Amino acid sequence: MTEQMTGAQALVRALEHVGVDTVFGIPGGAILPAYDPLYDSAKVRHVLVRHEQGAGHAAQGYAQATGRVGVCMATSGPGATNLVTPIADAYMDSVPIVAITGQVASAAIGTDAFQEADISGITMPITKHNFLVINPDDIPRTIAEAFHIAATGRPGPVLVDIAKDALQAMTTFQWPPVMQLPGYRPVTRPHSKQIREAAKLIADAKRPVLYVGGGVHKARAAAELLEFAELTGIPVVTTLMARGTFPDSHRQHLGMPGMHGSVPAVGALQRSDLIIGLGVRFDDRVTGQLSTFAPHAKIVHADIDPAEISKNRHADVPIVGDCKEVISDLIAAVRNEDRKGDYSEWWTQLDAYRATYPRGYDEFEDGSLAPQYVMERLSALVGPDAIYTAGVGQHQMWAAQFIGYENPGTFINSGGAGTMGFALPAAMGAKMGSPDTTVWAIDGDGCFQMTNQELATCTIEGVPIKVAIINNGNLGMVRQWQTLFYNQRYSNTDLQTVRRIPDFVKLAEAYGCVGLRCERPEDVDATIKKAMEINDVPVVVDFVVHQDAMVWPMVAAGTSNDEIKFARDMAPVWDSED
Ligand SMILES: Cc1ncc(C[n+]2csc(CCOP(=O)(O)OP(=O)(O)O)c2C)c(N)n1
Ligand SMILES: [Mg+2]
Repeated sequence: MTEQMTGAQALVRALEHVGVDTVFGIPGGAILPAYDPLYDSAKVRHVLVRHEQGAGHAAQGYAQATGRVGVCMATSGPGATNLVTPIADAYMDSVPIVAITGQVASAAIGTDAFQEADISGITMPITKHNFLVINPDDIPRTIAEAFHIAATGRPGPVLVDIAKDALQAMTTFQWPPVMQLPGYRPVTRPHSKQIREAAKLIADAKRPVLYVGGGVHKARAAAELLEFAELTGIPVVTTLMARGTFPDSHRQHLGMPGMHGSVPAVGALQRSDLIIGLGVRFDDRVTGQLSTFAPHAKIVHADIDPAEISKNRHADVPIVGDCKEVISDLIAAVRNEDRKGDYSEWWTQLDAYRATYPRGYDEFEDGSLAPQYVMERLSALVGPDAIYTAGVGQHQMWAAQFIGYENPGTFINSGGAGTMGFALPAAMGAKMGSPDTTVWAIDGDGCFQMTNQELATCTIEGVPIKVAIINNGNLGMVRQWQTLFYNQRYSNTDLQTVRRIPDFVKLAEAYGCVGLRCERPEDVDATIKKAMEINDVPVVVDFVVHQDAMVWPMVAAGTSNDEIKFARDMAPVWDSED
């Protein structure tokens, strides 16, 4: 199929051919030629956001809710640089998005032209790949390649920067284009020798742990994981990026590992003699001080990205492959082993941890609201079929700890980058990708003020998300560190030196949303139920909570996981044999 058209028309046609139905963006000079044919597209819906950062996070939320590539679009210079944060975020969390930016005309590149920024240079270290297109003939092939690269192997962000004159010039549109990606062949099939080796270690182990990361859901391997876990009887921990990939209600689930992980999960990893890492990075927020992490454990590490293997912790059995294939092969190999591991003593020890160190929190005597209680009630009343997004800070950790996740992909948050402002636009993107699912953004009062303008987009575009602001009046997580490590010197963390600026209920109403406020524990259920009944416009609930609530357990940054505290100055007593 060949047809004469402009580069801009070829761009829109290519987006239609790769199956794009939603693009989040804002127009401007350099990208303007592309917006003209976009206006006519019956297949691609463009969602006009209020800030490009919102477009990028919305594309991430859309991608994570659908499993497809999310798309955002911006003009050159400041439009493009406003996408840098979501691109970096998507890179850290391996989220497949394609960012399309307009660039100044090719003859002007390098002249400091109006709204020129070298966005492909700027994003080089934070994209899986990026392209600068100056020839209109290259547009369809580049789009095909960008979507292929974003979605395959270890997913990630791809930037396509297109010079304005390439958008304006005539070209011959051809589809399908022939992709030219020499050297890009992600390995998905694991090596059978490594799989057999892993199965042997599993049979020999006395204290194994399945350390499950975001890569398992990205490989759509939650069902295989469940089968593998039940076949072997090995305890499971799920990282921040993997919450929901293994059901929280399952008796083999010990919770989240890491800085704010559960005592059983952290303790299990420290005492383990075999860690089977699936789609994980041995991130510092999980390992704590690396040299003291899980000192007795052999490591089986499976990941689709060979660069992750032995990056932080040496892998005794490295497995490069897609987690769905890896786990399926592990299931077969474990079945083939005539020996079976005996983990009964291990479970006795772990059950004791669970009984001694259950999840908990302090309530306040003055009758004010504990944020953890809000999470518990959201979990009970909204349930596990909803999608939850979170900002970054204390509320994010409480959302990870106190909401029960049963389904993969139902907790969408900014793990690697820790980007404040992620929750609301990500919720918008998730809701647009999955319109029949209830979507709650659990946001901090600080985070919310970074991207709340997308409430206008939600109202106008008919995207009825629900927002729970956990309003402690503070940059709470930073304040927590000031409490613990800076002698309670609260430098620049109080957001309400003048109370109720802004008034979140009034702000919600100004954006055409319903605004609700809840300040007492006895009102929480009724408020959540009211929010659940409103489905035609976005709802924002201002949950005013006590400013002194803290996130526990905690491993202080840079210290050993052995130093975990389950409350202030309260360390677990590990068994005498440790
Ligand atoms: C863009 C950005 N700036 C700064 C930080 C550092 N930071 C991490 S958590 C946090 C406080 C967040 O406050 P809030 O949204 O109110 O959440 P809370 O911790 O109070 O629940 C800050 C400033 C960050 N993670 N991201
Ligand atoms: Mg706060």
